[in-house]
Amino acid sequence: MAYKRILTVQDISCVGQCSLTVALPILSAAGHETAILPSAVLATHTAGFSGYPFRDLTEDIPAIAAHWQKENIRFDGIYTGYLGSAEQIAYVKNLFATALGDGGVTFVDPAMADNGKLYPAFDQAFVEEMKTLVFGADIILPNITEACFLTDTPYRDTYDEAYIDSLLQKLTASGAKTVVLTGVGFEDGYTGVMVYDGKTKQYYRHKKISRGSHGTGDVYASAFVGAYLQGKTAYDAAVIAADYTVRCIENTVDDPSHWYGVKFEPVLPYLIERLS
Ligand code: PXL
Repeated sequence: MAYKRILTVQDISCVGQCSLTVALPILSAAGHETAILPSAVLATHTAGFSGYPFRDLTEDIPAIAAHWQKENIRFDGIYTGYLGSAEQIAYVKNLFATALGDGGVTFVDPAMADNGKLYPAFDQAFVEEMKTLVFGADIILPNITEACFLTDTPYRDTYDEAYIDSLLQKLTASGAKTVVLTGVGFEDGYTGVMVYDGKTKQYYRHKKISRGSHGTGDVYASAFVGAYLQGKTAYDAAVIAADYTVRCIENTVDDPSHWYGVKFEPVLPYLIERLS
């Protein structure tokens, strides 16, 4: 098994099973060393809760990055998720340039929108900054809504393969190297993931579970990063992450009180088995 040092940059939602509380256990289960740069601290995530205290940690980042430079700390992978502010994105790009070791891989989950809408904390200025991060990364993991914002494409609930192809083309034409586009479904009862590296397009179709679940994008991206840095191809990592995420949703779906996240922890042994 590979043992990689992965820096993940995303928020601490104190309660809500998303971002760092999801990424760290999944990356650890995948057998890697984890390091964190918290982008913000929120009492809960923003999807379905209201009035949450939110502390943006943007101004702490330069000193942390400078300390890592001084200590000569480098990472095999840098994986970004929900960020705290548009200004923070410039600091994250600087980390890509200074803190990535030789042969290191950058992963960006643009984590800013879903179901046709931006998350409450974000606006078009944030989207414009996010474009500059996404289009310089090795692997990006947008959902369809995020892909639309990143390419200035009108969002559609129903679409055909030509619409998805045009999103993939626009993303790669703007500089994306490998796109892992999630939530792509062409038939009732199914959704899937499209993996495109500018030349080859591969699609994995899987069951769609009707209940919407928060935090599944973070579960998916974390499992993908863990699997990819275990040496899986982008497609194989996408398949493993999809199968794991579906099982996490299945493990949660019959508990209506657990609306804010998925019970991903009891399913970690399945992920470990798929990676071993
Ligand atoms: O799961 C994405 C996410 C991460 N962090 C925070 C969020 C969300 C989605 O709404 O609100 C704070």
